[in-house]
Order: sequence, then C-alpha cells, then structure tokens
Amino acid sequence: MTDYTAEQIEVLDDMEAIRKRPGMYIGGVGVRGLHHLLWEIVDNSIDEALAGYCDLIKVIIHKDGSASVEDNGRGIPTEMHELGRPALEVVMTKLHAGGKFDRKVYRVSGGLHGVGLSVVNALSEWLEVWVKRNGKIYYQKYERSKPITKLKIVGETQEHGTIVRFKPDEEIFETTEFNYDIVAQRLRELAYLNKGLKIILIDERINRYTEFYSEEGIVGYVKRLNRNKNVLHDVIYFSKIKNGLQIEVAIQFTDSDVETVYPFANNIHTIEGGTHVVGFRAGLTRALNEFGRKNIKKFTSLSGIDVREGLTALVSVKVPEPQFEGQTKTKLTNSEVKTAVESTVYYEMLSWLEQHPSEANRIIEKCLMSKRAREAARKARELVKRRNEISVTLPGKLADCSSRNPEEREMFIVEGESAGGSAKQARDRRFQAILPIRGKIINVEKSGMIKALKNEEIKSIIATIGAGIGKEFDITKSRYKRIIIMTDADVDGAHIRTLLLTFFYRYMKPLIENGYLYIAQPPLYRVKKGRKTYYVYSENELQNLLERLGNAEVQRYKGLGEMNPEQLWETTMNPNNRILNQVTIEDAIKAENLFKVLMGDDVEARRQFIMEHSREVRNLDI
Ligand code: 0RA
Repeated sequence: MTDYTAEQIEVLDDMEAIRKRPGMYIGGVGVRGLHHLLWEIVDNSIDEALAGYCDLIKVIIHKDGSASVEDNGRGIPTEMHELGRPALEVVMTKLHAGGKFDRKVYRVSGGLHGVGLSVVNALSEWLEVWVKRNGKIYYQKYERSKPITKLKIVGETQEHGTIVRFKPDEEIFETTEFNYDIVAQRLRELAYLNKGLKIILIDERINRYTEFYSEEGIVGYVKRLNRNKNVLHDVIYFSKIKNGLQIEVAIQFTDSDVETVYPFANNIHTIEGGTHVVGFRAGLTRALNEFGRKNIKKFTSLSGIDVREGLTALVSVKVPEPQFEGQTKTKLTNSEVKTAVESTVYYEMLSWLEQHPSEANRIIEKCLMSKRAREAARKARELVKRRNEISVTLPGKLADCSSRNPEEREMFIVEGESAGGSAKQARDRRFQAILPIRGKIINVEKSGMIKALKNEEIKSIIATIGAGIGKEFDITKSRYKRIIIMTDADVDGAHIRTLLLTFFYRYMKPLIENGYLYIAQPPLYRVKKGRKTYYVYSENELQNLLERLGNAEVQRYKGLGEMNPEQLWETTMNPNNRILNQVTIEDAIKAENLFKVLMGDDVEARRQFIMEHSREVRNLDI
C-alpha cells in the first residue's frame, strides 16, 4: 500500500475531475475538443514567441495517432517547484499550476483556452515531454496523467525548447483522428497573427510537409483574403499599445459587395465578435464621416453598412485579462477594449485618409455608392411591391400570339417601328408574339431601378412577360417559354442588345439561368447566283460560299428593315431555318465576369463581352 500524501491526493483529484468532465475544460469530446488538446500546447509555444523567446514551432501528426509540438522557447522549467517536485511535473499534473514559474504574457485565460498542459495530460493515453534547458535534455513520460518515469536527464545540448508528444485517449474522445485541414488552417492563421514566427506542419500519415510564415503579418493575411478581388488601395496598417492592451489593425477596401472582418483576441478567432469589433466599426465609420464632411463636396453621412460593403479587415487585440462569452466562448466582452479600439481606429484611420487623399476619395466614393444602391434598392422594393398589387395591363403595341400553351409561346423583342411592322406581318401569329421597342432603352445599371421602372420600354417588357421583377420575379408566371431579342446586325443593334441583356441579367436573372432568353441571328448577306438565293450569317460562310459559286451578286443586310416580311420569316423567325443563340450563364466564374463587365463603367468592355458571349453560345435550331 502506498501512503498518499495530501499533495498526491490533490493531484489525483485534479486529474480525475478533468477525466470526469472533459467538456468543462475543452468544450466537448468531439472533433473540436480533440483539436483543443493540440491548441493548448501550441498556445503555450506561442506564448514563448510573444515573450520573444521562440521563433519556430513544429507540429507533427504521427502515424500512430499521436501529435507532437516542438518549439525553441525557454523550455518548461525543470527546477524544483514550491511543492517539492520539479516545476515541469507540477505543470503537467496540476490544474492552473502557476506560482513561481507563471509567465507574465498575454495568457488566454477566459474561455476554453489556457486551461493548462495538465488537461492535455489528463486526457491523453500517454504523454512524453522533452525539455532542452540549462545545457541538458530532460525527459518524462506519463500515462493517463500519472508519471511513469521520473524527470530524468537524457542528454546534453546547447539548445533550448520544449517537445510535447501525446496520444489522445480513446476512452475519452469520440474520435481521436486529427484533421489535417483544421490543423493547417489554424496554424496558417497563427503564422499571420504572429509575424516572423515560422510554423512547420508535418503530417506523417500522408507524408505532407508545410511551412507557414509571414513577414508581413496581418497585412499579408488581408492581402491573401483579397487575392481574387479588385482592391482600391494598398493595405492600411496600424498598431498601438494602450494601457497594456495591444491593438493591431489591417484594412483594405475592395469593389466587391461583401464584408470580411476577421477579429482576433489573444490569437483566438472570435467568430462571435465582441467589444473589439464594435469599437472597430464605430471608429471606422466615424473616421470616414469626419473625413467626408471636411473634404468631400455634397457629402451625406454614411451608416456602418455603407462603410463596410467591400471591406476586408483584420482586427487583432491582445488583452491582459480577456473575458469570453457566447456559445463557443469566442465573444470578447471586456468593455475597456471597445473604447480603446474605437479611438485608435478613429484617430489612425483619419490621419491615414488625410495623408492619402486620392485613395481616400476612392474609398468615400465607394461608400457613397453603397449608400445610394441601398437606398435605391429599398425604394425599388417598395415600388415593386406596389406594382405587383396593381394589375399589369399589356402594352398596346404588343402583338400577342393566340396559343394558350405556354410551352410553345415565344416573344420577339424587336427594335424599331419598321422592323416591328415587318415582324408582325412575318410571324406565325399562333405562337409568336411581337413587342416592338423604340430607340435605345435606358441603361438600367447606371440609372438604377427607380428610373428603369419609369421607362416606357422597360415597363412594357415587364408587363408583357408578366412574371414580376427583381426578388419578386417568378419564372413560373412567365407568359412565354422563349424570349427572343431581335436587333439589327450592326453596332447599334449590339448596343441595344447589351442594354436589354443588362436589364435581364439584373432584374430577371432566372430567365437567363433557365434558358428562356435568346438572341436572334439575322443574316448578314444575301447572295444571288442565277435563280438561287443564299442567306449568309457570317463572314466565314460568305468566303466559303463565294469560293464555291464564283462570281455572284452579294447584298449586305444592314438592318432588319431591309428585309421584306417573307425574307424575315425565312431567315430569322421560321423555327425550321433560323439560328437562335441561347443566352446562357455557363458557370459561376463566367457569371461573375459577366456581371462585372455588364455592370461596370467600361462601355467598350461591356460591348466587347456581349459580342463574344453571343458568339460563344451554342447555335440552336429549334
Ligand atoms: C512556464 C514558465 C516558463 C515557460 C513555460 C512554462 C513554457 C511552457 C511551454 C509549453 C510548451 N512550450 C513551452 N515553453 C515554455 C518560463 C520559464 C523561464 O522563466 O525560464
């Protein structure tokens, strides 16, 4: 029988308490809890880095399911502790062991982090530790938190640092398999948050070696987050220390419409936000409003939402005594952090804006645009709602078709009175409707939804299709299965096509997504040889035909109006002969491109894109 000293009983109590209620210490025994063991050790190594003693951390996931963390910090103290045992043993077997060897750094005390190495030890089948310190290598092994060796010297070295290797206990965890992606993601994050720190990840199960390192720190992180976006300026960076509270911020605006703000408190990704985020937002909005009021003509004050559209930012605070709340214990609640972050961000941001007037203008312009878009969208939503309540009457100039079978009904949007007249004569009135539109329709992107909805041509298109618009658009209500844009084969025709496509893309997108929208392709030439007539749709075709025929009479069609109704029917409207280009959005990437080009200010790029896009689409003979 062993006589337990009071001390030993206490230790056993601690370890038993942890094994009984692991959730209390690591949040659960699932995947998240399992990885928590690893983060506990890594956090300790990071603390050494924060204290300036460590610049390399190596994490290995071993084939046997264990993991090890090595750092080149000071090494866990091996000297005798107050309790008459080596400090290392105390650290490994007592909850919140501190005392003489406590480190005065930004320890992560609240929440689930910083619970201590003893928790890792308690929840491991076995744990080994090597410490390089005082010219020696120390070693000790534990099984389910009990030392099975004494702390012993196993070698000599001039290096310093700690290696902890542990095997999560299968009796405790639902799963004991470390996930490469979870580990890699967090280590990458830590490398960005701690510039100059190199973190190596080796997964021996799959022979994978990865290094994470950032010379630029959080600036590099923001760059990475924005790597596929159009940025408005170089990353703005500042850092401040206020009453022991360290604040670090990186900001970059983009032309996208999403907000990406990553907040961290003591290296913990505070996904539930908290006082640092509240302070950041308030300071940023205040700085932009202050700058705008002083420097921008016709400035109207911005709300937080306007400011944050297209914003990418990383806010990292190091708080001496952090308090965390929330479901995942990732919401920072220290109230002093809000005021400190707000005033720092306000002051630093304002002075940056003043020193970078042209970038500042760009940013403010973006914010004002977000504001206008938001207001327009709200007004438009109200208008659409009202409009949907009023019964929509079909426009007088529409020549509708007689078929009630929605599967065969089609509608031609035809530019110009004369072409409209020809088309009305040429059509098969049973299933083909004609809607003539006049001149150039309004550019919906530039004018916004309000003006667009007041435009007669747009109104007639909406009423004719009869399925609403915008968020309220309901494709099942569409009165036609095919909507065919029929314009001249010249530059003006292409322009009108562009405007119509912009309109459809913006306000009736499902029409495109479901393949309801087409572009008619009238012939470019009529070629006569003797008594035979050929219609030619491309330059290439013309070359080939002329080579075959020898000399022939070539007539170029400049517009639909140059064709008589029979010709128009035969060449462009008759389902047996015509070529229809279905407008498709092939995949997400193209769609985004389309969106950008369609929405942008660059008229030429837009025109170019539409030309290419309609050439690219499949030729369909329906
Ligand atoms: C307590 C005190 C000191 C360092 C550490 C713990 C320490 C813990 C871990 C865990 C993994 N790596 C670690 N590195 C250091 C300070 C020791 C001193 O003052 O010399």
